[in-house]
Amino acid sequence: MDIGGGYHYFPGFLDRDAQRGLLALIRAVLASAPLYTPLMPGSGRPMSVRMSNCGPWGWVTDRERGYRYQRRHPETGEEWPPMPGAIAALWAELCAYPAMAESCLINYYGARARMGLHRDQDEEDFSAPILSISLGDEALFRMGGPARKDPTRSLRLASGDLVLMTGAARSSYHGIDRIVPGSSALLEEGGRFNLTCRRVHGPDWPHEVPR
Ligand code: MD3
Ligand code: FE
Repeated sequence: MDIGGGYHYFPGFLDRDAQRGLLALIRAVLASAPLYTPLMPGSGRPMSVRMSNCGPWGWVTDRERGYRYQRRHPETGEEWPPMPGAIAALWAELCAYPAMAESCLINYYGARARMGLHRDQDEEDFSAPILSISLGDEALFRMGGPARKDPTRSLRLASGDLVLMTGAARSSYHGIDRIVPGSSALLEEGGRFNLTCRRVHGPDWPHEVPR
C-alpha cells in the first residue's frame, strides 16, 4: 500500500510461520556473525541498537572510521554470512530493481533501544529502494521527508510488517522512537529485529565474477 512520500507499507505481509522461518535464518546468521555494539563516529558513544549483517557488504560504524560498508565483521574479522535465499526472494518480489540486494543490516532492539532521526547516505546508488522487515515487538517508526524540518508521521510497525522506501522516501529522515516491550511473543528474549535490505553500489556491481 502506497502511504505517500515514497513509503510503501505492507502490514502483516509475513504470516506467523514465515516470521518464525525468517527468525531461524537470522539466528543462524548471528551464530557466525554475532551482534556487536556500534559506536558513534567521533564521540565513540555506543548506540542502543545492536547490529550484524548478512550478504556481501555490511554496514558498520566505529569511533575512528565512522559509517561505512565493509566485507568483514568488525569483531570476528570474518566475511559476512551469505544472505538467506528467503530474504533475497522478498527483495526480488517487492523491489523493482535489476540487481540483488548486497546488504542486509540486522538491527536488534532491546526494551530501551531507539534510533534517532537520520538519513541513510552511505550507499552509492539512491535509485535502489530499501526494504525493511520487522520481527518481534512493535516499534514506533517516525517517517519524515527529505529535509530535517519536514513534518513527520508515526507508524506502529508490528512483527511481519514490511516497509519499502522508494523515490523521495529513500532519502528521507526516519527513526525509531521506541519499541513496545511485551507486544509480541515471537522472540523468547523479547525485543525486536529489523532487517533492512539495501543496494550499496550501482546495478552493475559485482565487476568480478562471483566465486
Ligand atoms: C527510510 N532502521 O537501519 S527501518 C536503519 O527499524 C534504520 O531498525 C530502522 O533506520 C529500524 O537505517 C527503520 C525503515 C527504514 C530503513 C532505512 C531507510 C526506513 C528508511 C532508509 C531511507 C529512508
Ligand atoms: Fe535508517
